[in-house]
Amino acid sequence: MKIALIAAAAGLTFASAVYANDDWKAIDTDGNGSISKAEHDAGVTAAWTKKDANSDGQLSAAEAGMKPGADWTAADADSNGSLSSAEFTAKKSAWFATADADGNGSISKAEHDAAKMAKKR
Ligand SMILES: [Ca+2]
Ligand SMILES: [Ca+2]
Ligand SMILES: [Ca+2]
Repeated sequence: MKIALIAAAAGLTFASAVYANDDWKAIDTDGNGSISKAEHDAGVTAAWTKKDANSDGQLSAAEAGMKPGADWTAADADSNGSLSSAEFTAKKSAWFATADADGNGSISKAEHDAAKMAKKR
């Protein structure tokens, strides 16, 4: 029981990660402990659909959970003030490429955590 509580607390810490622990498990559909580009893209599409609260096919900054700023401006490639699925996927794919430190086409948990730390700096 105590271990479960500790695990839950750790889960809360990771909730601020690019992927929360639960998300990681959901995205790693073949359960091999790393996220392939295909798994990543499927996860991104699912996340985008979930975030599009009013189902207008576009994510506002609020729906995307982003603050207007350099990140947002870069992601909104056509500058129409919202993110299309393609724009959202492009942004996440850029992160994927950066996080895949050994360039093997999939993100291990260690690569994910390292990318997360780098983002904080
Ligand atoms: Ca996998
Ligand atoms: Ca846009
Ligand atoms: Ca990798």
